[in-house]
Amino acid sequence: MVLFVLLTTIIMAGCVQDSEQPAQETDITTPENTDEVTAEDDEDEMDITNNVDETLSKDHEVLIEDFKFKPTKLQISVGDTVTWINMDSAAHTATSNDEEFDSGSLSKGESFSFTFAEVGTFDYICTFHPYMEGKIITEA
Ligand SMILES: [Cu+2]
Repeated sequence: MVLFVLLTTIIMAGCVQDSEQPAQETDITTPENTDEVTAEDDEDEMDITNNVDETLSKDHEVLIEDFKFKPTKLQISVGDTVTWINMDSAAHTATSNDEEFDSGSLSKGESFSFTFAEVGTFDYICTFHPYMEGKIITEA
């Protein structure tokens, strides 16, 4: 009698394990859906990087500090923008020798931006302190 109960419980347990397996097989069909989702994500990432490449122009900063332009010499690409920021208590300017650009008087904390549209070498000074010299070099 005890043996019969043990046998029936083992058989029933076997039946339960068998009946669970079809449930696991139904899960295998779901990867089709996840493939579609990842494919859409890849397309979105490519669109974003293409947009960034088309609008690639850089901004550069030149600090006017301790009566010096930092960096004194700056190499950039045509289309890039340079912003001079006066960190000194004294007023300064960033004025190109060929009158390409002129910031006018910059008080402490004031800034001046200029976008370089031509290839060339642009030497500039501070008109208040002509010994302050800087150079912007633009390349295509
Ligand atoms: Cu100055």
